[in-house]
Amino acid sequence: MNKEKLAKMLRTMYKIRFFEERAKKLYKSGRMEGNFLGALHSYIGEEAIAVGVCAALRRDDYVVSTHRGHGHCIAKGGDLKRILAELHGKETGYSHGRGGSMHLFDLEMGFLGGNGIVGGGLPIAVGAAFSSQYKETDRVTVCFFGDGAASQGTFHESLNIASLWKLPLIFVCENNQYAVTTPASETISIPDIGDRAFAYGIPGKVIDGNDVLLVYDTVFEAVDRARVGEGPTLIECKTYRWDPHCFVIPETRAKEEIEDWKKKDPVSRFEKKLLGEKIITDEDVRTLRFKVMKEIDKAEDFAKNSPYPFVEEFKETIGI
Ligand SMILES: Cc1ncc(C[n+]2csc(CCOP(=O)(O)OP(=O)(O)O)c2C)c(N)n1
Ligand SMILES: [Mg+2]
Repeated sequence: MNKEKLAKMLRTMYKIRFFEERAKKLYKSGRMEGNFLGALHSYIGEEAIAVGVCAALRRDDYVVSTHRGHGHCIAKGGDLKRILAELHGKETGYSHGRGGSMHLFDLEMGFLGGNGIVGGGLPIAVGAAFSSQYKETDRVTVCFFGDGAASQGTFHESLNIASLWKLPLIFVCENNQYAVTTPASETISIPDIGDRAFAYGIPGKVIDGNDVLLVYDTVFEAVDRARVGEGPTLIECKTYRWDPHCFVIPETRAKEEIEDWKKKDPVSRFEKKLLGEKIITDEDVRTLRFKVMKEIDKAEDFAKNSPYPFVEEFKETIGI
């Protein structure tokens, strides 16, 4: 991979990290002001997955996201202004302020939306992958989902049909070890979700989801298979979220466990790697971080100064 691409991947990781930090801050104050409604699920700690996956995709490939989807949208090329506007329920947001944090959507960049229904994205991804096969395009679909979603019926039904029809689909399980406050070990009968692939006759991988280049390489290989009609792959990425499930649910996990995982920070790990291999300099790091911060400041101004959806237009949309 060339230097520019590696630096771009680091920049995208910063974008996600800093965006989520800003969104968290705005959410906490905005809820008090009453202009930031619904739940907010932070992706901090899981950045390497979205970035590694999307770096292996083309712009016209499809991505199906989850309730924790800001990082997926940013990595697929989403505009921070429109994401933050959507979080504020503004007309300029990706879903014209009708969807909020869990319903970012943009067909132009193949981003087929988040979903408030755990496991709800899996059959949608099957449909998208089927459409590519039926229309004989070589677009692939990536479906993100969590460890909790991996025990929904939709997971098993989707893997079965995707394997049977050899759909161009990559299932990416973000195993952050918890579904809300329930540890995966209390709900999943085997240690590795990736091993479930063998029951459906497709390749299954279990990888360190905090290693962005490993994620990239693994997905790249799966994309190659999918594009030439060899069918789906299941990739389980082990990771951890740093924040509570969302900001209306108190933290229940042990402090030491959270601190241990913070030592495996995917962002600083990649930054250190690129610095160590002299692919970037300290000066590059400062510049990249500064530029991303500026972009986020602009996004905040844009979101705050954008109008709310127009009531008359909304009435027209729903026919009243
Ligand atoms: C069908 C359904 N059941 C339950 C919920 C409530 N719920 C929201 S997020 C969540 C946990 C999801 O865990 P996981 O799939 O591991 O994703 P993570 O939040 O860890 O990223 C649950 C149970 C829901 N939204 N939809
Ligand atoms: Mg989880």
